[in-house]
Amino acid sequence: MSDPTIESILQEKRRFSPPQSFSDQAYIRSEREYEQLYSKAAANPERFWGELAEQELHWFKKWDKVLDWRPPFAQWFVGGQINIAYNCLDRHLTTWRRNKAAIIWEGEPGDSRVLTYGELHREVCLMANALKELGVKKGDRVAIYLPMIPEAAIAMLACARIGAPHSVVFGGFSAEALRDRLVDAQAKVVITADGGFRKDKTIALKAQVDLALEHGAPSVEKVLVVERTQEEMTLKPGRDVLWRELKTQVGADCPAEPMESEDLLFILYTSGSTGKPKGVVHTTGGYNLYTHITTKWIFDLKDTDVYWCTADVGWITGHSYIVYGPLSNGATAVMYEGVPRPSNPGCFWDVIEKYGVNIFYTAPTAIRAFMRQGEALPQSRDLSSLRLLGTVGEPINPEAWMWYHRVIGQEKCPIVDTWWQTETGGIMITPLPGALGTKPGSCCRPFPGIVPEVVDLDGAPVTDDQGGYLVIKKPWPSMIRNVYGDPERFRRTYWEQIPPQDDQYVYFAGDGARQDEEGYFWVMGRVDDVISVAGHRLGTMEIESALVSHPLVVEAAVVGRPDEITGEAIFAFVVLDGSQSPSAELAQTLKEHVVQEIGAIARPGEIRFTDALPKTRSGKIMRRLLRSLAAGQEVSGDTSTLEDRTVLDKLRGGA
Ligand code: 7RM
Repeated sequence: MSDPTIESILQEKRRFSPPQSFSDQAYIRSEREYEQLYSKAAANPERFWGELAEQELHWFKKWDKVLDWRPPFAQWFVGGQINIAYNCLDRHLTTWRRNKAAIIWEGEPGDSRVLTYGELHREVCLMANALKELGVKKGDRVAIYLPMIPEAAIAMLACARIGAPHSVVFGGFSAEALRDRLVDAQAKVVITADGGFRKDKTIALKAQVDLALEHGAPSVEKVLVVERTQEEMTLKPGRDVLWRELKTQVGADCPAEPMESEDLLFILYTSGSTGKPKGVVHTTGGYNLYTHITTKWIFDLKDTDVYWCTADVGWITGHSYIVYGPLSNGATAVMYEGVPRPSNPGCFWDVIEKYGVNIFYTAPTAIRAFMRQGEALPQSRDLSSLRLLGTVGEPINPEAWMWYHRVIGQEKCPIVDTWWQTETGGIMITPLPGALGTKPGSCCRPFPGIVPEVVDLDGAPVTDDQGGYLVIKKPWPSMIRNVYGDPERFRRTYWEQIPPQDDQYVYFAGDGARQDEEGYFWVMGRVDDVISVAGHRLGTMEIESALVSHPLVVEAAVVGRPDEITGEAIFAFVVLDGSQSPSAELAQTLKEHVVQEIGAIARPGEIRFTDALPKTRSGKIMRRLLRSLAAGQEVSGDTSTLEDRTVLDKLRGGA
């Protein structure tokens, strides 16, 4: 990846310093403080993490050893005993936070609920006792297949409380995807709901569970059903139990189980590029510490803040930054059941106004969708409570960053562009908002204790500003411990594609990146999203970014299409802003625009206009599907993660 074209990516020179008033009140107030922390962690990582673990968390028993690293297997806080639900709930109950709002929940139809720490604790204890009643013991896996209702967080915490690892399966997954995950984890109980609200309709969940179990998931003994939509469902006697009923039959006293630091906390499935989904394994102590401290420092989270992360709990972002990180800090977190939809395109701004949200964390795909709707909507709402913005999930193109900064942040909110993965458990590369200046499109610098590097295929570091592969060189507390039931796949996928350097194993993230002369990282996307045109390697992201920098373009996805002459040709799917309709002239203009921005080598061979792009529920463009479409092939393989199936039909029809 040393072709000159790739170095042209994002020649973004703008830089934004944190407002002084923000820095003055922040946990980490200056670049100097950041550098001191970073050096301290680098000089003695075990001491750094050990001190934080002692200061920030409650332990039933202190660890004997901070880190036991037998590459690629790590153990953190070995011998320590801890319970993450205790850290998220019980320890706040002896303070004034007992009556503080823990979760402010807004339902899609407009209903709402507020749970204080005291109330949340009670609900969690009830559900924990209900699980015990259903035969769940420490170590048994519980699947959670729920919509975005407080019971999703309650169920996770209830499992954690009794030491039953959870596997949250996103509510949009089909029966078949659910069954695969139940089988892989050998789940004993499923917690689900009758249905959930999504885009003004209800989707049946219990019926999907029934189907999944019919098709065979013999490990499942009981199904606990939460009522949300009141839609019809059938309950199988002896197997299915209503939460509303069981809740009245159990007590509210349930002490948190002391867990070994390395006990399994949860499995979260993430789709691999091929084959069946991987069960990413996270354990207790290190995950608790890392999500706690990153939430605190990166979101600069204070007791007075109202914090909102728009992710779904079925995604790692929901685990780490709706549930565990914020609650461990005693924060007030908003949880929203809805998504922006035609009937309510401004719903996010309504929620911010209604609850006075101070910290707002969302995905670039959402920001680009808002850009398309124009500024009038957010400007008609009071967003003045906002003091910090965040993004996650994809590289954010500078245009979207600037729009977010100007229209939503009203030029006063720092933006934290946070790079991380399901496998990393927590945010790895990010601005610390009071300390570091930001550059639109860059996820900035590593969190203290994190040692990323950009290397070539042999594992050798590339020089400043060259593209390469992103690796992490040192273990960190919330790192993936294994692929559930498949240590060989774990080794192969993450630790062997880039060979160890001087016997040091490095974690390979699967992303391409470059680091500029100031040490800022620019993540270019998955390395499998690279196109090779006549031997020149081009990141799809840079071409997309060039397209989106044209005023009429809101979103673009670029893929390679097999080409007899050049190997691959560039095929661009483009979403327009709505002010102009597609035309051959416009396609021509956009091709020229890319040439202007990057060079002739990046000229798209074909542009197809479309209303929408196929995305996963977490907002990632499914390029694999677009590659098939561009090549004129049938779309094959797993489409279970697709957010909106109709998009694919429209694209096939050549919209
Ligand atoms: C949290 C999450 C991980 C992949 C990762 C990247 C991409 C995420 C950013 C980003 C550029 C970012 N977990 N990614 N955040 N790329 N800048 N700030 O998304 O497991 O679902 O996905 O997402 O490619 O490898 S995930």
